[in-house]
Amino acid sequence: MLDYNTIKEKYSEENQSHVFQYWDELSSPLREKLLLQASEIDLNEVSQLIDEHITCEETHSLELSKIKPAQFIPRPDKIEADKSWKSAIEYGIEAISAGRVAAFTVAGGQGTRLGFDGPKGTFPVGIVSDKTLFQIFSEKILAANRRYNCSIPWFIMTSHANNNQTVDFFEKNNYFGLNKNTVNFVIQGRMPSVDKNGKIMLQNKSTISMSPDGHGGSFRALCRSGAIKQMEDLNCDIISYFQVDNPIVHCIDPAFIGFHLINNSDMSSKMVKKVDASEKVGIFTDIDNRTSVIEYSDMPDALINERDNSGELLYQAGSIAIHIISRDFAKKIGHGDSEIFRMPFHRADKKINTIAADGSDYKPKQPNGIKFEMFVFDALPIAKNPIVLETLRQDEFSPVKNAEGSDSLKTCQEDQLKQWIAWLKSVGVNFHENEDTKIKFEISPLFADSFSSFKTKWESLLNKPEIVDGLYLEN
Ligand code: UD2
Repeated sequence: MLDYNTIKEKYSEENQSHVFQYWDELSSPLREKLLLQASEIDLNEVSQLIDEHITCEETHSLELSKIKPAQFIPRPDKIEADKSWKSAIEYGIEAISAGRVAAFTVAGGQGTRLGFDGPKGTFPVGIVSDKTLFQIFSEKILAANRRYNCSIPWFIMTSHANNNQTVDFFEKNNYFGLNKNTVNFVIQGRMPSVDKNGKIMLQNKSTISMSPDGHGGSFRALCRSGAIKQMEDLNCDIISYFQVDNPIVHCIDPAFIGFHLINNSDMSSKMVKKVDASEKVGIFTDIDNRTSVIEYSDMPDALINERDNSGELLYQAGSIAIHIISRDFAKKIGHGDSEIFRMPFHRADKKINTIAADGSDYKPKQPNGIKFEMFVFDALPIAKNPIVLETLRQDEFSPVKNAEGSDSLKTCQEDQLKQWIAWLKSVGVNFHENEDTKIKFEISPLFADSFSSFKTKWESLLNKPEIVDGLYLEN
């Protein structure tokens, strides 16, 4: 039972008692709701963030002399001929087959930038089938289950705003062929918004303005929800992390898992070479001998355009938000075991709907408040032996983020097609060059989810299909 007096006293101690200023006007259910929300907030943490990000005048700028480009493991032209990649793949396959790997998708975001009203995972990206991002990931996991004869548990991080819709979507679609018991939803945490004086903001008289705590909140969410315990019970100690917006990701990649294990790493990451200096991805750097990602918007101008003697960007390793994380490392961060494992929060100044002093609704035209969120890559500097592995953009990175232009549905579908055309050409299928872009066809992950699986499958077909417009290679 939540006790108003105890909670109110805590808020008074932290100079936040205004949160209850409309208490007398509220009905019993609304009071309950407000108390529940108020009790969810870690006031000590909020006070600390206000001190660090608002009260403290000092700005922490990055010391340029301490920043270097991060080292990464380059991808050889022919993986099959490379000893270290071959042995990584063997290690990875062994771990997957032994049931040690769990898949983890961060899907707390909405499709706002896309102009899509709903959880982003329910956005259709299939060229012929119109299948959604969630269906594609489901089929990739199903394909891995079949190939490695295992049952990979999948954890999907949702937010308060989209959890119910996400669960309903999977229910309605029978979990896209996955065993329902292996699909788990984890609701991420929230943080209150504060105004520029550090006061917690109200959305209305009975509701605190809250927002998701960022994908870096996934460590806490995995602990709080019992997901880490579930992984322990299943003897899963490796978490394969990816974002909801990238349908060409390899959800379960033996080479990546193998390199992570061989290097005894706490957290490993994939990179692609940036297309140009302005690409909107984080950049792998080495700060004070610690692997770190600097988000593109924070990268000092003096460094972002630097080139080496051969003219290549010096800071070329773009972060595509694909990681392998060891379960025990995730647990230490999620539990905040000690100050070392405390993830930093980033401040974002936003326009936040709130109420005016007279209690009326107020829609600001300028940023009037601050949201706090954590970024998963901020765990890298505290990770043991972090490795960064190169992958090919055309093989693994084509996110859907914007309604048009770069990283849109159009570019993503073009990239999917290009990948399949490249696979087909490699097995000797002839394409009329100028026809390539006109034909629309689709290869389901259940038919093949990588070039090597495609090659094996294609070669086993007695009657090879003609590649025509509308073809859907399904199983
Ligand atoms: C992210 C990275 C960027 C680059 C790019 C690759 C950050 C800050 N930037 O940019 O460096 O790697 O991806 O595509 O991460 N999410 C949640 N809960 C939250 C916030 C986000 O689950 O509270 C999920 C979201 O659903 C999505 C992912 O995290 O799957 C990335 O979020 P984003 O779209 O805000 O990140 P973006 O595209 O700015």
